[in-house]
Amino acid sequence: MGSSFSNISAFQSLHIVMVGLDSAGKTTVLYRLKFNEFVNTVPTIGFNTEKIRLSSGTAKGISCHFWDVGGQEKLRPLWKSYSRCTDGIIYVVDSVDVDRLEEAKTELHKVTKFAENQGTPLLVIANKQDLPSSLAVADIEKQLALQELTPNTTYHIQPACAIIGEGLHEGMDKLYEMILTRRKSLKQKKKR
Ligand SMILES: Nc1nc2c(ncn2[C@@H]2O[C@H](COP(=O)(O)OP(=O)(O)O)[C@@H](O)[C@H]2O)c(=O)[nH]1
Ligand SMILES: [Mg+2]
Repeated sequence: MGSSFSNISAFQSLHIVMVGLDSAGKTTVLYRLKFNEFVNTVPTIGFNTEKIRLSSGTAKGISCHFWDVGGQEKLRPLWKSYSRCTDGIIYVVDSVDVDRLEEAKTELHKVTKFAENQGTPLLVIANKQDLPSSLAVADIEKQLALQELTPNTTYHIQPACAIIGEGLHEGMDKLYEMILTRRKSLKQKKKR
């Protein structure tokens, strides 16, 4: 009956936190989704926040309150409080920055292990796929050891180029689907 996406009303806002190492492209993703155009960024000191109504795909019309938290080492302790009780986590990775993939992996695994984040759906954005030296998504999935996050964390890894916006709406659709699935299973658990 109705679409499977009908149980989040258009008036309800999803809380989404976006983390990842500095310079991965988080702020570029945020403003690409907000304005549908490229916005030149400066390194984020603290955080940026925007309310965005998604404009395409299955999640079209859904409002999201995004928190884009700075990724420099000194700011990473903030990730814990921003990701608490969020509907979804977006982890942005620079597909070219091979030297820091191990560091990206460590920080990602830290975030998903916080007790409050158990079961929170995760969208990994493999960003900067426009650059010729970018690693393939399968390699990034392996190097970030995403499969080790399951069964506690459901995830999707999405190749993207935040500068032109490619892959972002596809990724948001997947995140939205995972959030709905999780809400349904939490509801069923409550009934039992
Ligand atoms: N080539 C390329 N550069 C990108 C892409 N996304 C972001 N950038 C650049 O990467 C740099 C860091 O981006 P920013 O959004 O500030 O990263 P943040 O620190 O994670 O917020 C900026 O110079 C962006 O223009 C992308 O998809 N492709
Ligand atoms: Mg930033």
